[in-house]
Amino acid sequence: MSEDTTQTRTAVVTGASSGIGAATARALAAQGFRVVCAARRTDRIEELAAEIGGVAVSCDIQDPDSVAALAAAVPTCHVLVNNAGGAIGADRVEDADLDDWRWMYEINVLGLVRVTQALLPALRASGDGVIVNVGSTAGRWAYEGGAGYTSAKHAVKVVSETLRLELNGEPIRICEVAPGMVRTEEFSVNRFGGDQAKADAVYAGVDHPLLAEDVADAITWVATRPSHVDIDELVIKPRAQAAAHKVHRS
Ligand code: 8X3
Repeated sequence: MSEDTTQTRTAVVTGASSGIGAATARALAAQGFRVVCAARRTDRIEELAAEIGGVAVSCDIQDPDSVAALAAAVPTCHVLVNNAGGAIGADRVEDADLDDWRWMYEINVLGLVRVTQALLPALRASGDGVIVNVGSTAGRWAYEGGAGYTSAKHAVKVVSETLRLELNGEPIRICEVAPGMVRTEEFSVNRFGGDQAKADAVYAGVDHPLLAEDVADAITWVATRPSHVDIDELVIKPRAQAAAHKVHRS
C-alpha cells in the first residue's frame, strides 16, 4: 500500500525539549508531519513548535493526568516516538541508590507504557500507526556501573517485543531504535549530576560520536517506510564503537 500523502500525518514526540527528541521533531516536520512536541519544559517546546510549525503540549510522562491531557489533544496519531528517558549515576550494583533505579524505571519504562496506553486509540484511529520506542544499546549489553540503566533499557526492548506480539493483526507497527554512544547536550551531564568533566570523559578521543540528528534520521526512516514494512529493531552506533567495552579512542 502506498502512503496517503493527501492527509497531514500527526506525530507525537516525547522528550522533545532537547537532544534526540528535539532533533526527531525537526526531522519529522521536515517530512511533512504535524509534530506534537511533548515535554515538561514548556518554554523549550513552545520555541521548537514555533520553529517547525508544530504544536507544544506540556507533559510529564510520570503523571497520569498529564498524559491523559496529551492524549486528549491528539485524537489521531500516525507516529508515536517514545523518546523521553534518561540515566542517573554509574554506581556498581553493590552501591546503587535504589531511588535512582526507581526513577530510571519510571521514566524509561513506565512512562513509555503510560504514553503508549493513552495514545493507542489515536494510533488505531490513524489506520496506520507506528510506535518508535527509543531504546539503547544498553538494552543489548551489560557494563559495570550501568545496571540501573541497562536493566531499564532491556525492559524497553522486551516491552516493544511484547507489544508487537499483542498488536499483531492491527495496523500498528512497533520499532525499537537502539542508539549506542550519542553525544547530546544533556544525557551524560544529567547522568553524572551536572559534572561536565565526567560527561566529557565519556566521549574523550572518540572520532565522531553519533549526534542527535543521526538518530533522528534513523527514527524518521523507520517512521516513513511503506505500511507493510515493519522494522522491528534498529541498532545504531558510531563507527568507533563496536561494543560497550570496545570503543576506539585516539
Ligand atoms: C546510551 C548508551 O552506552 O551510555 O543510551 O548506556 S550507554
